[in-house]
Amino acid sequence: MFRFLHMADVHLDTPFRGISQSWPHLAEELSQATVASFDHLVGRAIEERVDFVIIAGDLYDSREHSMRARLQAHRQFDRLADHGIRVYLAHGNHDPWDPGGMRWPQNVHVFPAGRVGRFTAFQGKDAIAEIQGMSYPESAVKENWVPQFVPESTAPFHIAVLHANVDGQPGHDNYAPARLSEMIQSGFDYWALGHVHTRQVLSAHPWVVYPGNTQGRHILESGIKGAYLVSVDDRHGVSLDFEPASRILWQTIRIEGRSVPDEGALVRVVGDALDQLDAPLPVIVRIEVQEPSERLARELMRAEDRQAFLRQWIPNVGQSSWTMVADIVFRASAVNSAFEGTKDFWSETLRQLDRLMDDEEALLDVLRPLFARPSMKGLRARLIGEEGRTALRESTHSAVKAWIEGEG
Ligand SMILES: [Mn+2]
Repeated sequence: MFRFLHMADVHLDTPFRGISQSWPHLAEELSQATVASFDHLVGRAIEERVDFVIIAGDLYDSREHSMRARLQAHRQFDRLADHGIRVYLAHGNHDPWDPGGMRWPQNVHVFPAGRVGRFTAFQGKDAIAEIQGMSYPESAVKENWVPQFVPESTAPFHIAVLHANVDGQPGHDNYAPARLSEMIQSGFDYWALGHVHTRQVLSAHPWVVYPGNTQGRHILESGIKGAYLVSVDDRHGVSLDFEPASRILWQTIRIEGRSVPDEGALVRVVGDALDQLDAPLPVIVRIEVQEPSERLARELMRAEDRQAFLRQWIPNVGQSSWTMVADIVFRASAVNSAFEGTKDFWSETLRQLDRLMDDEEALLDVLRPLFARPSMKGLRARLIGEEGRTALRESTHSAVKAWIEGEG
């Protein structure tokens, strides 16, 4: 029997730019979060004496990763080397393979860029698994790589490591687009995936698994994140144990507008909801009010007022757990009801727009051609940070609503 740790999307040294700008006293703790979750998982791999560790892409948050990210990765790989644990590393769209990149210790095996690399894992003299994988040569990989994976050796167990979007999962770029049906037919026992940040087991015969990322990076990545500890018994039976690794949680609290006619009521309802959270970790909360009353929307219309309102819950971040209410957003379902009948198209459009506005970097990227105009410089600066994007989200929703109503 053997065991391995399957992780992906560590995104070391994610800057958390938007939220750090609105809440500068959180910046240091946030900037440690991805590093600390990786450190925790490596510690667990050592405690559990796994045979090897798989990292299925996006170890780094960006191609121009920081010195701190590189040194941290090296330090963690050294720790694993000290315990004789090998690492099989694929590069993903956030950290494509870099010929001038860091030289890793000898226990680290990096999959080549744009073609399948094959390694054999041993226990003593016995081969226990063949591990195949590919790294991204550049950020945007448009072709399906699955057909290039063919189990070859006589090893008793075959693993494929791939950073890919399977069956067009929403919310993530459609890179290395793969089909689950093809993966199931491929002859591999375990597909160790990365890219989609939501943990999910797509198939158990054979295993096709996204472990999700190891630390949520924004409000849409809520819940506890981590990695899978995979045990393979002598008859090739596989069992998965989820190993939590989040150092900070993100959570949205949804409140019915009817129950909070004014800001006094909102303070009470939010206070009650926060009392019930009771998480063992720091939590960053978004308050989402569905159908806000006109009065409440007016009271909290200006970004300065919203910011002042949120400051009443500023936590003492030095402690091991704290709760911080970072933003408040209003959702008007009047928009959605106007779209009944064309629901699929409009609800999906709005969902995609919301998602874009929750991801600062993606948003700036989409709007880049606009920012080339000198007159747009000021706008760009305003879109950096939660406040600017909240304002943009609300304007977009009302613009779309006005447009739909105008169309009848
Ligand atoms: Mn990723």
